[in-house]
Amino acid sequence: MDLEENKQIEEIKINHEAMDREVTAVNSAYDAKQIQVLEGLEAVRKRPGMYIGDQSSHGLHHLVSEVVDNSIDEALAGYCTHIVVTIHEDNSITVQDNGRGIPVDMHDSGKPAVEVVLTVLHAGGKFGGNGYKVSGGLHGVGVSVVNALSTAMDVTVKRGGKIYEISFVRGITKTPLHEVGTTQETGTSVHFSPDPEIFTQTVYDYDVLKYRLRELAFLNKGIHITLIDERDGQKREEVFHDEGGISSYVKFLNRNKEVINADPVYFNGRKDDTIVEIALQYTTSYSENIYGYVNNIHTEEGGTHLSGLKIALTRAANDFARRQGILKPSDAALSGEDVREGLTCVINLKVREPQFEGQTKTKLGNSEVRGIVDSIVTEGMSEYFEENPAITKKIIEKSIMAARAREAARKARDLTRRKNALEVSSLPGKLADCSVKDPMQAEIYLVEGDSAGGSAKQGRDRRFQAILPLRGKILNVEKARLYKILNNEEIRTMITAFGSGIGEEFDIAKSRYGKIIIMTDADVDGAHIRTLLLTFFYRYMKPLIEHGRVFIAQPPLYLIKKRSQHWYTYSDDELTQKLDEIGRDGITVQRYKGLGEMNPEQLWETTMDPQARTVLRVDIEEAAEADEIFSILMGDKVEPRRRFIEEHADLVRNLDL
Ligand code: 0RA
Repeated sequence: MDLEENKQIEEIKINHEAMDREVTAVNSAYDAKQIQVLEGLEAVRKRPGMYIGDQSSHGLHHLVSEVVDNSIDEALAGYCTHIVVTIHEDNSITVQDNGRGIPVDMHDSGKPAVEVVLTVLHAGGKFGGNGYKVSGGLHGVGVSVVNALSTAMDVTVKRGGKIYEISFVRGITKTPLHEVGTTQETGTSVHFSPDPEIFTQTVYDYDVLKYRLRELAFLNKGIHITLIDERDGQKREEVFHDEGGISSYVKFLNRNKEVINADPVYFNGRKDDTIVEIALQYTTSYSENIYGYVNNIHTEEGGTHLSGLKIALTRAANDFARRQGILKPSDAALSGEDVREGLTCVINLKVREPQFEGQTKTKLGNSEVRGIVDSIVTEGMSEYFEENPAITKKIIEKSIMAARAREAARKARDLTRRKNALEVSSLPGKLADCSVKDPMQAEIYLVEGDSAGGSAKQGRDRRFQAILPLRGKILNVEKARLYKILNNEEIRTMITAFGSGIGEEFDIAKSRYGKIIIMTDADVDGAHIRTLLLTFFYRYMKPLIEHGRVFIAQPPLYLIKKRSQHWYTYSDDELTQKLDEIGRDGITVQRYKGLGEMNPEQLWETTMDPQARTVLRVDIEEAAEADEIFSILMGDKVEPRRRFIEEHADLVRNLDL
């Protein structure tokens, strides 16, 4: 059986980054250069994933980042203040800036520099100074890759009083650089059309671009970035600009949370070529949100900058608490986790030669950075603590509460562990496990209610499908500390069944199932349970979501019968469509109110059979967005929740997020 043979896996959001860097030397001999250009472009078109991550939505949107990054570099060098990104009617993109313009003078190769920049991999850096470059970072490839992957690219440069144009087809020069007019302005405009031969999806998602551009505006304060959508029915324009930088970013991230320090703590520093700035704010929530950036790249996998930050923060908090006598000599030290409970922090670095490691190349490896960040944070936080004793006391008291809860949780966990050790089998009794032992072959259905659980147990293919019925509502983890969470029966059952632990100890390698499929009723309660489960996974088993292991089953809403034939439909629209198609004579339509109304065969046929079912993969691309959504939907503040549901009525209906 092949589990990947699902008829359809629709992705809610795609976030697969597997990429490498390829370095092509720039040779000055003209012929050699020509060959290299073709080889370079061919390599890019042959293995696009190597250069831009993937060929679906993620890669498509990455093209825009790749071009914008060059404009951001101009801004960081002090020459560009405005960037305008336009999504055109045909889903082509223009990125326009008021920087110096790409140089047009002749290069050794006999071609204008701009042509070299746009046709030779990694050539961009050759012409620039040695500033902090954003471009050439994560995917490290430059505009030439975008050119290679576009059916058409047209570039306009305003520079030295003149306007020039050059155009390309799939990376090959179509119209060489020529003058088209005069101007007093400077700048670059890059227009490109992503190649449908390369991309499985060529429709841009406004929100994906918006999140990235908004992030860039916060990280590079002062820059004006405009996003324009010219497509029919979606016409929109937004300007992202902030003079507050990462302090504003932190405030923005916390806008739906109750904060402890009204103004974010901000400090910065530099050592040699490494520039560090940090903004942080405590909230009354229990989650920890640290966003690290190096040269504008979100370091999702962490790295030395984050470890320096954490070490210093823990030390500074403990020192202060001891000095003030809030922690007695006999009290145990606060752990890092305790000190970070409720913390939102943005740490933004400029590193001259960043080394990116890890699976998605988003983990900073430079070892010197740890100490640099450590000393800047130690100094910054100590000063803040000394100068703001009242707020600091609140922060420390919250940490102490977290420490107590952690201790209680440890005891509860030890108890569970001991209990498990005594039992013959430690798997929960409610779990109907599958027989296959290879986790990647195995999947588990989390089913709402015992009756649906019963049908699922009978209907499943027991070789690779496990069933775990969940009784009633699960705990809202957004409003509870770990201790309480671990005492919740349903949650404990899931933790034991999955086998991969929880929180900091979570280890996806130990996961007993390759797919976790949430199967709830298509009603309000079902949606609520689904959201509660997703919140729990997101907060305590995040790698499950990051690795695309969590799915949502799509049971049918209607059963249509006509004589000996029958059909299932999954939405009202589909029902109408089907009825139009088969006619309304002599038919009966049954609306399923819950999974429990389906018999085991029907459940298998419609919702569980990998050959026939549709499952939605839950893939949260933007951590900041996900955090926001969960804190809005599950947190304490009522007003943002009401607003969110009003504004996202559609999304809420479809995803019930
Ligand atoms: C190479 C060198 C210089 C600027 C650029 C490239 C450049 C590239 C892009 C791409 C989009 N917008 C851009 N703006 C500038 C430095 C030029 C100089 O020294 O004047």
